[in-house]
Amino acid sequence: MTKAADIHLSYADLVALLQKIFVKNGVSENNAKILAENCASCERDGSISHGIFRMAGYVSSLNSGWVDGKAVPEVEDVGPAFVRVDAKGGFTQPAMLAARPLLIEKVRQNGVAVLAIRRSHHFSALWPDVEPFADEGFVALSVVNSMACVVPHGGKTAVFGTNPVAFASPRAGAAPFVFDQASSAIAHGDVQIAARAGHELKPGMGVDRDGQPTNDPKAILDGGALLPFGGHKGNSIALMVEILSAALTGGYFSGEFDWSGHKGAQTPFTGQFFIVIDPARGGNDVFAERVAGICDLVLEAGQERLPGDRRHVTRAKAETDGIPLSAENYKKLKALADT
Ligand code: NDP
Ligand code: PYC
Repeated sequence: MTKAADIHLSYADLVALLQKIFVKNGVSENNAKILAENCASCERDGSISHGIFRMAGYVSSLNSGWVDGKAVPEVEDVGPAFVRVDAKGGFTQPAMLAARPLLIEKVRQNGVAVLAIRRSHHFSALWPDVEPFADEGFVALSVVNSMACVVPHGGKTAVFGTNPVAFASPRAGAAPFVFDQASSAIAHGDVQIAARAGHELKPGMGVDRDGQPTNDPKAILDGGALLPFGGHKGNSIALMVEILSAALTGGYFSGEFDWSGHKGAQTPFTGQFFIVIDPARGGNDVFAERVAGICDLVLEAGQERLPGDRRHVTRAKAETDGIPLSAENYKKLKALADT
């Protein structure tokens, strides 16, 4: 049973609290606002594995000197439909926002454009990166690689990150259709949450340090590894994410960066890739209606809900009641902000 929340904060108050923590720990005001809004949005929508749960990890990484919270990304215009960004060892979200105006200009000009971010840290959910494009009428897909903790299908050594893929599309009469999913059987954040809570995982999520299947999250975290979702099929998606996020952008593969000299480092130093499309170029002026139509068909066929529905229900409740926090978590955030 979920414990009732002790405290409810408005989105603005949570952003202000998180921004203060980021600034205290060496992040520039501009980057701190972006990261705080991102993290508060995750908490508001119930993306718990990437909400305030991550704040201690952000702080730890910043204090280890592994990530540069003050990095100023360098945006390069490298082709009619290609934007590249060197995040300079900072977080990807400010890099993406710095490149966004040029990217949108190119999408409007060409119907499609890509964004390749390198030398960047991503420690959050991916849906906040794509959903705003769909809110503006574009179709967007993004991938990011992380830290090697997933063994290839049938393999023994972790090569892939948990490598999520997020997709967003406008939908007539409703919020954009958005899905955001790891290519591992479970996100690393959820393994950490299960380990803390003392819960077992479902079978098929990971292996222990000897490569034996285990449902024990602690055994996975202690030298074990995760599995790709769906066997060889999820494996290929994880591999594609490495290719797009690292090989194509000039970033590191998930197993390539060395953070051993930065005790406490937790944020993966990799790359991120986006494709953004103007659906009007499809010559179909009822695109958003068609998307709504296929979504309706799926529900009529018996699927209980669509991806994103849970987030929107949680968001609506948070907008009415405030974002629920336990007293313990609120105290931890206050301590990070005040010390
Ligand atoms: P989930 O398996 O919880 O959800 C994946 C997607 O499926 C979501 O869009 C979700 O929608 C949808 N969904 C879940 N259950 C159902 C259902 N019963 N019917 C229809 N749709 C459903 O996500 P993951 O555990 O794979 O990933 C969790 C988060 O971790 C993601 O936000 C991801 O970006 C993040 N992550 C980040 C990484 C990084 O490197 N930064 C690495 C790996 C993961 P809904 O949200 O509405 O439930
Ligand atoms: O939950 O797998 C995860 C993850 C990796 C990096 C950030 N989140």
